[in-house]
Formats: sequence, structure tokens, C-alpha cells
Amino acid sequence: MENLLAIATQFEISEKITAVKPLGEGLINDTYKVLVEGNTEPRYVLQHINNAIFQNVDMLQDNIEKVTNHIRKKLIAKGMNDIDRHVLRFIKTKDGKNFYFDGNKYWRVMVFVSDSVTYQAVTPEYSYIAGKSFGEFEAMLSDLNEPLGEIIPDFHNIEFRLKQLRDAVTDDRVGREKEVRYYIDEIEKRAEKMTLGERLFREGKLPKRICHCDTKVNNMLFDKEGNVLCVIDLDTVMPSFVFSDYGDFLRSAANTAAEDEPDLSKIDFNMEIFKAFTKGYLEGTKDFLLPIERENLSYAAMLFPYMQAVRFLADYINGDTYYKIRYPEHNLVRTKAQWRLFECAEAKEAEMRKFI
Ligand code: GN1
Ligand code: MG
Repeated sequence: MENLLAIATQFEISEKITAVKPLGEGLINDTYKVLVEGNTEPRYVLQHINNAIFQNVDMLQDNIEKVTNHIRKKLIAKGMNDIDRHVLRFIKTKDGKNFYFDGNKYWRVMVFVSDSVTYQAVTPEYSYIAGKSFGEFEAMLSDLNEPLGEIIPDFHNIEFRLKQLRDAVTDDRVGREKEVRYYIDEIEKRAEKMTLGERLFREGKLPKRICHCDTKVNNMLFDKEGNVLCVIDLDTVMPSFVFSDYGDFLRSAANTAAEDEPDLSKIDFNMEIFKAFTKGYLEGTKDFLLPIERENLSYAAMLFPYMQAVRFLADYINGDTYYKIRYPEHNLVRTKAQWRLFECAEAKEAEMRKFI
């Protein structure tokens, strides 16, 4: 175990650091809170960047810097107070870099957003606010002129994710193919329908815009009154279909259970959350959303549980090399839970269309 305190002191932190403790539940990076003398609340967040997944850390940190600087400028122009609670602020290392490499691992530090809370589940009221906020996040970035690197190429490309699953099945490295045959077949039955977005893109009908691409409920900070402060976890901000932000939020928010709930009877797709979020999102994006994007939001709501099932299943078949797991069957349990959610959303497709 590395000396986290020593790592934190590599950054431009003027206060005396008293402790570094685990924070959050991301599946990719390791996150810690940094406590300093005289404060009961954490002052900073220290993160170990998962370099196996984010191989180009220079590009990663550069993207995040562009995005946060752009949003900060907009908020200042709007006369917003308390800027550091509304957009993440990263702390440079003592030699002026936006990450620290300790010879083995990559690290970064940002300011802890004070008086903020995260949730694993939301009410319809909060969903409406979240929908508006993600829509406005996309709107704020719609005039970012500097190009962003595609940090994980084909991240939300479902054709690519299906190919990864098929490759995993062909290799069957740890002999799990037979056990999961049912899910592979069910996924394949919908492959044609679920790759619609990529086809529309190739036909020139569907644009890519700068999206967040990881809009899980717990990537949003709220204040104690229920207002959204800011969106966190900016690693995957990149050009994508708007379906990414819309669909991935509903994947976590409209699910009546956890993403890895083993009891499938607890899982459903909550239409009240769907309606509230959709209303907010349509308001937040009213200045730029095209009819083709709006008409396919119900597709997006199905696509993300589908894609997540494909990704969890591929990782399970590959022997659990991508997502952190807490027990041996974890990725299989996650696959089943996401598949159930997909089926619930699929059953409500007509109702979703009607509402939109
Ligand atoms: C990962 O690290 P976290 O939990 O914010 C993943 C997302 C998945 C999510 C599933 C870079 O996000 O794409 O939707 O797990 N991030 C990456 O919970 O793969
Ligand atoms: Mg996260």
C-alpha cells in the first residue's frame, strides 16, 4: 500500500494534511478524501487514475481541464457565486502538472465540493432537476471550440461492445461460455434493433455532441436543499450521441433496485422517474436537440441497460479483468440485473414513446 499522505503532499496544498480515507464507490478509479487541519469536512479528493483503462493520462487530464475551464468561464459570466461548488477544480502538482506520476501509478487531486451529498437513488422531483442539469451541461459544452480527445475510443458504440462480447465468447478464456449461453442468445436476438444509433450515425442523420458519458445518479452532487451543484467524474466526457447521457442516467435512476441486485423480482423500470427526468432533459436541451434525437430517446432508455449487460457479460466471460468485483460471480449478477432492467424497459417502450 502506497503512502497516500506522501502522495497528497506532491500537490499544491497549503494546509497541513491530517488524513487520507476511502471515498465513493466507482468501479474504475480509487478515490480518497483528504482531511486537513482545522476542518471536519474533507478539503480535497485524491484519486488514483486507473491507467489500465485510461492509458493516455495526458489526454485525460487535458480533456478535463478544457471542460472545467470552459464551464467555469460560463458560470463566471452568469455571475454565479461559489464557483468551486459548481464545477470541479483540480489542483496542480508542486511542479505545475495536472497529475502526479509516482513511478508506478498516476494520481490527481481536486477540491472537495463542500456541503454536498450524493445519492444512489432519486425521487421523481430530483430526476427532473437531474434531467435539466445534464441537458444544461451538454448545452454549456456545445460551443467548446477546443477538440477533446476520444479518451476511450468507441466507448458507447454498441456495435463495438457486441464485438467485444463475441470475441470474449470465441476465446472463452476461463470456460464460462456454457453457463451464460442464455444471455448471449437473448442479447444476439436484439442486436439488430439495438444498433440503430450507429446506423443512423453512418447515414449522417444523427450527430455526436460532447457528452458526459457516465451519468449515473451517483455522479451528481446535490446540496442539502436538493439543488444540483455539479456533475462529477469527468473522465469520459467526449463526443457521443445524446443517448449516452439520457440513457445512462435512467439506467441507474429508473431502476427500482441496485445495479447489481441479485433478487431480480426487485428490479423494475420506474415510469415516474422516467417521465420526470425526460421532462427536465427536454427543457434543458430545447435549444439544440434535433427531432431525430428526441424521437429516439425511448431507444436510448433501452440501449443503456442493454449495453451495460453486454459489457458486464463480456467482462465475466473474460475472467473479470475490467470492473472491480466484490465476489467471484459479481459480473454475472450484474449482467442478470441489467438484463432484467432491459426487459422491463423494453416492455414499456410504447408507453415511453407516447410520453415523449
Ligand atoms: C464505470 O467508475 P464508474 O462506476 O463511475 C464505467 C461506466 C459504467 C459503470 C457501471 C470508464 O463507471 O461506463 O457504466 O462503471 N466507466 C468506465 O456502473 O468504463
Ligand atoms: Mg463514478
